[in-house]
Amino acid sequence: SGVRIAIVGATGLVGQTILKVLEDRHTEVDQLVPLAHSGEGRQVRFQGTDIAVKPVDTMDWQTVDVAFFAAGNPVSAQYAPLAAQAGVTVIDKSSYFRMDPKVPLVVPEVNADAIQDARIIASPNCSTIQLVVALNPIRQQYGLSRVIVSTYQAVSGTGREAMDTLRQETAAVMAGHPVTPTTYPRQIAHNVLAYCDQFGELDYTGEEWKLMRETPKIFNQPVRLSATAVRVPVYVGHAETVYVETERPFVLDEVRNLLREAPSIALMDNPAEGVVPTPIDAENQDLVLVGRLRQDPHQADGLHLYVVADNLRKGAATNAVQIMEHLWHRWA
Ligand code: 11C
Repeated sequence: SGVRIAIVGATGLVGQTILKVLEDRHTEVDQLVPLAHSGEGRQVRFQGTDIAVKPVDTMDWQTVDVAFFAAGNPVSAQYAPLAAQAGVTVIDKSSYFRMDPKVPLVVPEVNADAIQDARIIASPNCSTIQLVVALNPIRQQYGLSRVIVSTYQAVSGTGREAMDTLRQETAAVMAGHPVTPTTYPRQIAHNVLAYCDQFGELDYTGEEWKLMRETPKIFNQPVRLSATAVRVPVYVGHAETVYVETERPFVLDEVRNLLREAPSIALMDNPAEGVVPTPIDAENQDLVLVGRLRQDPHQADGLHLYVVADNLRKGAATNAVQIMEHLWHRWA
């Protein structure tokens, strides 16, 4: 028989993507309970059936095995512990529990073993997930002595409202009308913003700290990583330029082979043929696309790469569903 699932935040961008990923992966689902902070009158469609969305505060947690939380930090903080106490395995997409030492932070390709018998499992930030999937084979083979990453993040990372903002601002620009910023502090259409989040400690943004703090937790080792996170006028798909200094020498073709064989990676690295990953290539895919592999001309142990993934799928929904699949195999 199949799994009984609740999705908190089922009408949101990530919740909707979880439904799509479950359908695409033909997950055997016995029961699906869509939940929202206020569920009044809304429905979601799953495997051809419309299902009414219920308010999360009315949920009888005993009726499901797994709950995905994708409704933001306050909802996770309030309801995830209740679900866990009722015996539900919570897979949390919010950032609320990520750095809690008792809560594993999991990207199944890297550290599925960290799950052990945890009742609340955190799924990392979207830009962290694609980064660690690409870095892990390099880390295992050569070690990481330094990592510098710059991101080019799509507006869907902010939510549905930001996608509407990009559409509206683009229409305004094309019509020659002035743009009044709404979602972001500045116009995002036809522009690039060198921050994805609020500024914090040392003038790094929250998004940058997520990359810098989550990566060592997932790898279970210190990583000398610095990040710059940039918002670009793309709807779906985060891109990252990554510079790695390895502890042991590498040969570029060997790195290519490693990445080719690594789980969840598609190597798209053929500049001569114009093969370079783009967010459009990544959209609706569960793979992390890697290209632009180069050895640094000044630093023999310096490796450059470009990493692109669908931030709503591998960056959010797919990673969460893979965590569930991992547990399901264990339970079966
Ligand atoms: C963005 N990474 O693109 C963010 C969105 O901690 O899960 C996801 C925030 C998070 O703006």
